[in-house]
Amino acid sequence: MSGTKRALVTGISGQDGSYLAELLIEKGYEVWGLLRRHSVPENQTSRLDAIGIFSNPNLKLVYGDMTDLPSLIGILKECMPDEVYNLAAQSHVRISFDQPAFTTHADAEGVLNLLEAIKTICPTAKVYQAGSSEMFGNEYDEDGYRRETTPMLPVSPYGCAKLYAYNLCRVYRSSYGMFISNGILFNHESPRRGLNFVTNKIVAGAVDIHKGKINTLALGNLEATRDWGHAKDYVRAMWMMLQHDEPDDFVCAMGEAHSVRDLCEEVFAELDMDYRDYVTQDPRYYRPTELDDLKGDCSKLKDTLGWEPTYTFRTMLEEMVQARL
Ligand code: G4F
Repeated sequence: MSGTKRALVTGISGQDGSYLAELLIEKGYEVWGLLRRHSVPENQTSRLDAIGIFSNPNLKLVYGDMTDLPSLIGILKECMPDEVYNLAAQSHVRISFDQPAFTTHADAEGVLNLLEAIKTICPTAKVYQAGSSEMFGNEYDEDGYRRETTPMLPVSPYGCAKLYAYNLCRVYRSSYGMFISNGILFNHESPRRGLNFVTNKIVAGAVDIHKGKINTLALGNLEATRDWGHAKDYVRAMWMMLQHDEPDDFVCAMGEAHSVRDLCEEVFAELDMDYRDYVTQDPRYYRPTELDDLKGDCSKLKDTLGWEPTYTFRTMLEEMVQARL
């Protein structure tokens, strides 16, 4: 047997999946990626194609789906991974109100499928589960931060599904001794972020206005705050969690809250424009319930694993604007 580590990444075609695949390949892993079939073939691997790793000999893409247990069983048997990173999800909070059942099937029951399959086929594989700050809902500690010990009371179908998965991972860890770590990741962005998430929607809109292609940008709630970091930094935290000597749960965040309005101001200013001249508000983009303020304390991640971010809010936005230009 060779000493090459093998990792299975579900959700490899997403923002985080593409950064994680790059990182693992750089570290000498053989990476297997789970790919869900879409009807538009060119979207399936666009992020991987764009970074030139699609044809890398250390990357193997296989079709499968979190809601399709036989597909997971087949892939795990063939791959026999050392590490599994579960990044697959219906990850859009607003859309989880429109598709609550699908979100639950993929983000909650899908994790049950995956854990059962791992328990049976490769129980010693280390597992990373992508948890989310949406699991906290509007609960926070007295100092305004969320941390691993803060109560969790989600306010969206997405948050509920992620919380089920988070708790299930803890149960499989304690009941069966499996190495499963939950990341509790706050918002993380990059030039590879989908255009229907607010950061890249604002960046793309501002750049299009700057180029004279459109005149206005319609958004929802401008007062909500989020703790935004860079996806590249956050996937490194995922990998570090699985290199630790024991499984645990870790918050990953920057510890700073910025409002959507601040974000607009920064991005438009980067292009020498004033967002107030262009941004409108449309009820379509509001949510039935909103997570109003979000700020995380990742001291445990920093103290235990030595994680530090390399981007700031500003350098991340600069990179996103430059990439879009
Ligand atoms: O960019 P967002 O859609 O991200 P959201 O809902 O915070 O979720 C993201 O981060 C979570 C971690 O906390 C992940 F678990 C999740 O998978 C996802 O990656 O919205 C951010 C904020 C919200 O308050 C939203 O109401 O922006 C506000 N917003 C205002 N106008 C908008 C818009 N969001 C979107 N997507 N589109 C708008 O036009």
